[in-house]
Amino acid sequence: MRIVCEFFRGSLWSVAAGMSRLILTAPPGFIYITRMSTLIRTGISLDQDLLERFDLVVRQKGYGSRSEAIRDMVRDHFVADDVASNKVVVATLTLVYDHHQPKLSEQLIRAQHDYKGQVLASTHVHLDHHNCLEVIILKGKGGDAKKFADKLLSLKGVKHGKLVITSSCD
Ligand code: NI
Repeated sequence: MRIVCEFFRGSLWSVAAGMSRLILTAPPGFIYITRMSTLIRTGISLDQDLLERFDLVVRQKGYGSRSEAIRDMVRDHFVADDVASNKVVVATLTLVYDHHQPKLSEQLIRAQHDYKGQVLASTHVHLDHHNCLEVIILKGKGGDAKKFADKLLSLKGVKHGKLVITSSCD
C-alpha cells in the first residue's frame, strides 16, 4: 500500500493536482484517471506480497474493487494535504461528556463561540443521567479545527471524542 501512495506522490501528483475531480478505475495492474472526457492511463508495479496485503484490505473493508480502495486512499491523501497546508476543511467533532462536571457546559459553549472558523451546527443528545453526546460540525482552516478539537477533548469531564476532517476533495 505504501508503494501505491508513493507512486501517486511521485508519478501522478502533478497530473492529479490540476484536476478538479478524480475518478480512478483500475483493472489489475492499471490505473485510469478520468476527468470528463480526459482519460489518462498508466500502470503500476507492485510487489506480490504487497498486492496480496492490499487485496486483503480491499476484501476486509468490503470494497467492490481495488479501484474504489485506491480512490479512497487518494482522497484521504488530499484531505491530509489540505490539513497540512491549513486549507479550509469541514469537520465533525464528536464528544461524550459528563454534564455534571462544574463549568464544563459553559466552557464548551464559550469555545464554540470563540472558534476562529464557523460552527455550522451542533447536535446534543442526553445519553443518560450523567452523560451527553454532542456532535459539532465545523468549517475552517485545518489547523484551527485541530486546535479547537484538542482544546475541547482535553477539558475535564470530556470522556471521549474524535475529530473527523474531510473536504469535498475538489
Ligand atoms: Ni445533555
